[in-house]
Amino acid sequence: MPYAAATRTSPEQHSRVVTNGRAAVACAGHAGVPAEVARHHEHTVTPGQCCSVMMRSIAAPAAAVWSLMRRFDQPQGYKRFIRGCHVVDGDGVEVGSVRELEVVTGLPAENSRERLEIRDDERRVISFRILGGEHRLANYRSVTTVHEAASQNGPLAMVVESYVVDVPQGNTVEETRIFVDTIVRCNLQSLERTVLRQQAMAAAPHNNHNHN
Ligand code: A8S
Repeated sequence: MPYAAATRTSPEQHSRVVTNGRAAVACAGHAGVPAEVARHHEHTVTPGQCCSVMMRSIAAPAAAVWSLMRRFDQPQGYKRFIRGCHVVDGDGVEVGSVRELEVVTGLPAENSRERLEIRDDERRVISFRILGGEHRLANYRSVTTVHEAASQNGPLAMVVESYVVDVPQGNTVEETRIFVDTIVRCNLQSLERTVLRQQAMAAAPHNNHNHN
């Protein structure tokens, strides 16, 4: 009876964590994520909803990753499915700010209206909620955290992104999770590419061209 009542994410769901598409690890709390950050990834899931969590390690300082992720007003800085963003309420920095996104063509979506729920620069936590738009992801809410991971081979950042969303009418929980996981995975991959390219340019500015 997985969705019989409102529940916290179960250990089974946490065990779905995927790091860089490779072997599953335990849950965020067991992957070295500090407890006060990990608690942001605990979602209340009601019947008819689906949730998941993805992780990606990036060989860069957490601060470099965070400088891209924190830009609620500029998600297209790394999210490749977004072609435009306008802040329509607030300053794009404070909680409660609302953005209107234009989505690239070829997806079952046109636009999305999203509200900034958490932005904690100190702990590197950002969260938004979907208010509406022409797409199928009702009541979507995601939390993304970045933290420094221990590494002997230079800086390493761990990015954890979890979400909860309504299962659209006519779809199963599994279909919904596959669809959203795919988008989140693509976003984390292009986040990594963007950060690594910036790091390379900073290290050798004369040997690199901006491929944006
Ligand atoms: C994010 C996460 C998601 C964005 C989804 C899941 C979306 O922007 C796209 C396709 C859709 O069908 C829904 O962090 C929506 O942006 C790319 C327009 C919301």
